[in-house]
Amino acid sequence: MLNLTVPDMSCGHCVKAITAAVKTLDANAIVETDLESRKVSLETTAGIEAIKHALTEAGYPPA
Ligand SMILES: [Cu+2]
Repeated sequence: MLNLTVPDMSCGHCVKAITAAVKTLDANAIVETDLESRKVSLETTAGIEAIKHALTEAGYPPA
């Protein structure tokens, strides 16, 4: 389980974009998001650095 904070995640569109970015790395990833706290929890086989890079590329750099 990876826990990230993504400050720019502010609506459902962001959640979709973040989920899509993770799934390009690991199609079977489980992505849970909490908009209020800007937290993203991931169950994935992808590495943390790869995830951070993908989210940053998607425009949602983790804090
Ligand atoms: Cu949004």
